[in-house]
Order: sequence, then C-alpha cells, then structure tokens
Amino acid sequence: SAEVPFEQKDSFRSFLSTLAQFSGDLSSLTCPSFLLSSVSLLEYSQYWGDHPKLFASITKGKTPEERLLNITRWFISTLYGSYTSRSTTAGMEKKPYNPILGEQYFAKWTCGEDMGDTVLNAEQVSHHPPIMGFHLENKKAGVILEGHCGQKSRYAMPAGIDVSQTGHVILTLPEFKEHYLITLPALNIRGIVTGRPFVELSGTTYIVGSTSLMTTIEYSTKGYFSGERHSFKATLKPITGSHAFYTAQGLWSGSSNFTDVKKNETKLFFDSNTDPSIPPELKPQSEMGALESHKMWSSVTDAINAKDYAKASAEKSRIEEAQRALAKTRKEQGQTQADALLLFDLVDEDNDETGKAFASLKKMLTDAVGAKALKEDDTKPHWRLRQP
Ligand code: 0T9
Repeated sequence: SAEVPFEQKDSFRSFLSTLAQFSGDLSSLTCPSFLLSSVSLLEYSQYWGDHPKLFASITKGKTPEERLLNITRWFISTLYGSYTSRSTTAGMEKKPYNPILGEQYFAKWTCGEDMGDTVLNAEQVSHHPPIMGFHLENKKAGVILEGHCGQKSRYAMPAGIDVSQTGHVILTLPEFKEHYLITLPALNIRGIVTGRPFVELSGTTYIVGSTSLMTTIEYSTKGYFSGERHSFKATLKPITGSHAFYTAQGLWSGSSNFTDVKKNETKLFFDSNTDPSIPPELKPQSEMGALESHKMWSSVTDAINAKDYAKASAEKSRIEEAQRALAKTRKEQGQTQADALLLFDLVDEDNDETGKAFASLKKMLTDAVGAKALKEDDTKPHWRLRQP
C-alpha cells in the first residue's frame, strides 16, 4: 500500500497478522512507528470543549425543548474533533500514548466577559482497565460536564476493529436543576489494511434529560440517510411520547440541518467547516507538573518528532517500567488505584448528587429503550473532581 513507508512494510505485515487474532485491550497493541501518534489519549478529553461558545450557550435556551436542542447541537459539534480531526489533519488515525495512572491534563478556553471561561480537568483514573475521568465547566454560563470513559474492542480484522466505549457523561445545569445523561458512540477503526486507519461511528446514542425529554442519535457508516459516510439523524421528543418536536440530520463530521417540526422550518444546525474547533489555552511546558501529559511524555514526543523511533520506544519503556514498579509498590502497601489519584475521587453512586442523577436517568433510559442503551460496566463506578 502507498501509505506504508517502504522500510516499514515488513513490520506492518506482521502487525496485520497480529491484529487478525487480536481482541481485547487496545492499549496493549504494538504498532509500527508510522502509526505512532505523539499525544496521550488523555488529551482526547479536550474535544468535549472544542466549541466553548456552543457549550456556554446551552443555558440560553428558554424552554426545556430549546435547552435539549442546544445540548444536542453542542454534542454533535464535539464529534468532528473527537472522531475525524486526526484523520483530517494528520491523514490518518494513529495510536496515542496509553496514559499512566494519575496522569493529568488541564485546558482552558476563554470566551470573554459575556461567555465566561470553560475549564477542563482530566485525570487517568484507572490504568487496568484504562479509564479517563474528565470535568468540563463554565461557571459563568452554569454548565457542568462530568464523565469517564474506557474502550473495549470486540473483534478485529478484516473489516476493522470494533470498539465500544464504556462509561458515560452527565451534563448538569444548576440554575435549572436539570441533569442530562449522554451515552457514548461505538466506533469502528477502518482502513487498517491500507495503512490509513480512520474512525467511523455506528449504532445509536442518547441524551436523556431529567426534563423527561430525550434525543436519540443514529449513526450511519454506509449512509442510510444521506448516502454519505459519517451521517447521523437525531430525534428530539418526550421520553414517553412518539412525536418529535425537533429533528436534525446531516454529517456529524461536516454540515447538518435541523427542523422545527411544529413550525415546519428547516435551518442550519452545525457546520464544522465554518465553525472549526477552538484549540484550548495550555500552560507553557516549563510550568507544567511532572504528571501532566505534555511533560510526562515529552522525551517520547521529542524522539517521535525527530523520527528517532528507537529512542521513542526506549523512552516509552522507561516510563512504563517506572509505572509498573510504582503500581507494584502501591499494591504491596495495600493501596487501590483510586488512592493514587490527585484530582478525582472514586465516589459511591448512592452518596453522590451526580451519581444519584445518573441512576435515575439510567432507569428512565432503560425503561424507554431497553438495557442495550447502557452496558453493564457503564454503571458504577463514578469519579468526581475533588472540589477545593
Ligand atoms: C475518548 C475517542 C476515543 C477516546 C479514542 C479507539 C482509539 C482510542 C480511544 C474513544 C474520546 O472522547 C473519543 C476518539 C478516538 C478513539 C481512538 C481511535 C483509535 O484508533 C484508538 C485506538 C486505541 C488506536 O489507536 C488503535 C491503533 C490504530 C492506529 C489502528 C491500527
């Protein structure tokens, strides 16, 4: 294949034959060097903040229907960054670093007096299995997003790697006393045999509100709806009703429209071409702590950027071995993974406000659409950002 560098053809071929039998923890995959990314997976949590203005304007909705529409629009706006930005900018999906336990990532978007700041705190809350916890908040606008996610790969080649996400997201609007449960899409990594992996989304996800309204989003890889890849269709309706008040459709990676069903009006919903992702502000590396992603992995990143893959691999092994030693010591001292966290606390669903909201929204969702909407391990546990 034209995408695979000549000198890596052999290692790529053996990588493909390993993949043929692969199933399980993606973080353990060893990729040929042209498939190595120089960012940590923990940084992917910043895509939730890609559109700080849409995030902040959720609370500008005057009715529960308008707020659900705003939440759905903001959610759709995060998909481009999360699932196609790397293929678009770097030409292909690459394998990120597997974050170490307690690794941290901080980001901030300043949107001026009127909108306020959106702040992201993320921490690798589990290493086995890999799970990241994140908290995104705009205090001024009154929007809080709390969640965690992990990945499970179902079966592998030849079609691609099927990845399901574990975990969930809860959006809270304190001034309205509203909570929303957001489920995470399944993805398929395709294009591997040609040496140019990219992500497709499939299946259905939900946004369920304590307002008794919900959005159902269907993803299509084959273009059932529009004949194009990366299409989606969203339906906003009362949980128990069958009539939609809004619908939206188009490409989640590009442009989409929405229809106000009552008014029979169709308008632009979101367009990633004219409304691109806003990169966050980060501290200079010299001011970062040792556990922050950029600092933590800087020696590997420098080596990858210099195309010195032997050095990159040696540096990576050094970091991973230090981690294994640390994990062993912690275990001997009777510590759990959660004991090692500095930002997030492992909380009990029944004794946590957001946890309780989750339990009730989960019941509403499973009553409405069945247990398939949230898998078993999407329930407990929960991690919460420690408040000062
Ligand atoms: C949460 C997101 C997640 C993380 C990534 C599967 C994947 C790791 C998890 C689910 C974010 O909110 C959204 C986007 C993309 C997901 C990644 C795509 C991907 O390929 C990786 C996996 C681990 C690989 O890197 C496999 C190697 C690949 C290059 C194929 C050979």
